[in-house]
Amino acid sequence: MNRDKGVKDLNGNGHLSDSHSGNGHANGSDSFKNNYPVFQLGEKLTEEQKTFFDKNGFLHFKNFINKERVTQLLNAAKTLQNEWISKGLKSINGVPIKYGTDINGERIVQRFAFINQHNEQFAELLRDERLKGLFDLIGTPDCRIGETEKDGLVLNHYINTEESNYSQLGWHTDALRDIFQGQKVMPMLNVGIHLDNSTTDNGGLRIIPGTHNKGLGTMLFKKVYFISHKPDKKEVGLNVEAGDLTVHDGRLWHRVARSPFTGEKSRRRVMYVPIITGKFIPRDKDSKPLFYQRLISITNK
Ligand SMILES: O=C(O)CCC(=O)C(=O)O
Ligand SMILES: [Fe+2]
Repeated sequence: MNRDKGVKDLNGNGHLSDSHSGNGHANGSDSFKNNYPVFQLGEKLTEEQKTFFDKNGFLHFKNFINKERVTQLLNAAKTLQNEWISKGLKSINGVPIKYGTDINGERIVQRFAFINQHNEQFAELLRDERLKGLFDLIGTPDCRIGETEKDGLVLNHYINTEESNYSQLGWHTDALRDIFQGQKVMPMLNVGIHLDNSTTDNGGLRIIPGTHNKGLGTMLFKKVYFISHKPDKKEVGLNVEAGDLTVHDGRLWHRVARSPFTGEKSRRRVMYVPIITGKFIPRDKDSKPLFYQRLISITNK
């Protein structure tokens, strides 16, 4: 297999060597380079991709959509944002909408839920055949894209301003909510589609490779859910470009680090959609918020 040194480090030990100080940055001039292998997403996963995922609990694919499509989606989100603000919408299908303030003082939406149900471009994105190729990472016949379940397609918009309190997210796994719903933890994936360039020196996603298959004890107690923000010595930051796709196992521990910068440089927009298995639990306009969904808002005050 064709792998460089950084890749061997990650595959061999499950973490990066000390010289990279855990921030995912490779030495060298390309700030989007990572110390793990990055792939292209086709309609079928390769054995190498599946093996990497089983061991580490995540995968990173370059250029899932091109920059032009990214711009179109950002424009569509802006239009929808203005509509939600003028209507004063508080929640979508029971999921609270998070509002904040942009650097110019304008009100913005910082967490959209079920955005795929409100704009055709986002709905179409979820019909991309390549997403179904990811089902293979779970391998059961009941895999589906969460168009009407959990929070649907979410769009997160992080920005550091004096007024914005949505600039980071504490340690958590995404599978915890199954427990709050009184369900068994079912295999799930969370697929991220990144809409801004994000390098690890500017905050962003931090994951702890290999924490997805260490059992329920690790899933429940490795960190204090959403409260803890402390860097972990085994954490890996992802250097992503707008248009990249990442996927992580629902049981993988991760957080979003705050950008050390304020203003435009700190802006980070990323969408997530779950791939779900098990009982079909759709949400609609009469659904009530789950404790888990409140936790995200409470801990970000
Ligand atoms: O913004 C990110 O990259 C991760 C967000 C996240 O973990 C979540 O919304 O559950
Ligand atoms: Fe998450």
